Amino acid sequence: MDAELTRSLATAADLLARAQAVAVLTGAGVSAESGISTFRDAQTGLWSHFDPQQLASQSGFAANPGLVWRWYMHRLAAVEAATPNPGHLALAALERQTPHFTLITQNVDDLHERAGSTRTLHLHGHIARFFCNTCQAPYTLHPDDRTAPMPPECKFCTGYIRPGVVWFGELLPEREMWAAWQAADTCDLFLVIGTSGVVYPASQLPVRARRHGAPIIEVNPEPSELSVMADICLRGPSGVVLPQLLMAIRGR
Ligand code: BV8
Ligand code: ZN
Repeated sequence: MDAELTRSLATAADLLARAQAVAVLTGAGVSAESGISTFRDAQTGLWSHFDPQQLASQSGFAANPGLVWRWYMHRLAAVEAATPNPGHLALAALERQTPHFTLITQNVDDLHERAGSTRTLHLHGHIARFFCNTCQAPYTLHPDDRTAPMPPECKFCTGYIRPGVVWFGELLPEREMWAAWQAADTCDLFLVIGTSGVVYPASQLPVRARRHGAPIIEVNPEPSELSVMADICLRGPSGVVLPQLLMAIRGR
């Protein structure tokens, strides 16, 4: 491991070992090593010529409900086939050893929960939940829905069923937002892991933490929109860096 990363890990481990209240924001990068492609990576294969921001929107769903439905069924299958990676597991271990620990995720997969994280705030919803786009009635996915060319129709109205995720242009869930803002405003350390920091308002959370003086640690192999405000940048994949961070804390 390069000397710079070793030094940064030791400093980050010091901050984490002393922190009483840690807030974490994760993005698609934390699931990349579980084989789930990130939102901004070129979409793989048959989806490569579609813009995810268009597909993940009311206008995209209205324009082509079948295409959007098949995109989500494709992504849902990838999530169900994936397993948590060492980065997810390290975050669950960190939660167990930190007095106050809030994990805020932009991801719609359940890999944090499957890794053992217990208090995860999903700002952008859950890909494995479904409801009617017109009357909001909850819906349980049926096996044949997974290969259907069109979304199922609601049995209470004529609406289409959609995934329980927050689309672009939609408001974030109030309870999760409030709890996330609260965690950012009261933490004494903020971690930003695997996110490009492009999507609003999630990207404002580290800004709020910084505003009251909480140090910010970024874990990302690449620079992001949030790197400029990070006190420590751990440039590596979260599945490698987070277990190293955990070992550095234990080795202190
Ligand atoms: C809202 C669910 C208000 C769906 C998602 C102009 C300027 C600013 C803002 C806007 C604007 N125009 C519109 C907006 C608002 C818009 C927005 O932010 N747009 C962006 C694109 C500019 N936001 C909204 O619409 C939000 N709602 O603002 O409502 C409102 C007000 C009035 C009336 C109505 C509404 C709603 C946003 C939620 C959108 N839904 N997901 C689905 O998943 O299908 S967002 C989607 O992008 C995913 O959740 C994803 O997580 C998220 C963010 O991307 P990242 O997670 O960061 O992933 P990304 O691919 O970008 O980056 C991956 C990173 O990982 C990279 O940095 C990479 O280097 C790193 N990485 C790679 N491998 C690894 C790694 N890191 C660590 N380890 C590795 N191994
Ligand atoms: Zn309905």
